[in-house]
Amino acid sequence: MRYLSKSFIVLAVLIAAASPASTQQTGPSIAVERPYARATPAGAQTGAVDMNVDNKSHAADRLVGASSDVADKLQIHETTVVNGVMQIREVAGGLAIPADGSVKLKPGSYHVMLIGLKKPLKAGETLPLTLMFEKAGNISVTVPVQAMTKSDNGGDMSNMHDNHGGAMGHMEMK
Ligand SMILES: [Cu+2]
Repeated sequence: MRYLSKSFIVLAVLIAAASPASTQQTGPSIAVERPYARATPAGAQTGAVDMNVDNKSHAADRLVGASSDVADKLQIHETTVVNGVMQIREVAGGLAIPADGSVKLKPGSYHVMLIGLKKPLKAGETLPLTLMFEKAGNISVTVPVQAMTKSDNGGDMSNMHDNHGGAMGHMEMK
């Protein structure tokens, strides 16, 4: 009986030691690097978050969704230019993150779209973002909001991207 209770205590200690891992900010295999959101003008309905998603595991994963309390809903979008016309579409089935690889979410490419902003995103503030991965599960990050200037990422693409929540497109995406 004495031996039995002793091994029970050992087991309990092992479980207690293992549990903090489940509360860490990054998942076991996915690292979310340098996330940032672009500041939005007053009255903007949408915003965009960019980041680098690094897969440290030997198995492919998939970014399947996202949530934040600053917007009604979030979608993963891809911006493409076909014959000089910008198109934005939701990435069907989630964004593939290759094994041992990374995917950059950036202007003119993939981004996490914040739809139905509850307030403007102001430079210097942060917003909470939870990313949902098929295998790595939910990863929560704090996203700094950066002022938008043309020199930040230069070129027409970034400007088009910045505007794409305005006159262009997102209302049709539901
Ligand atoms: Cu978008």
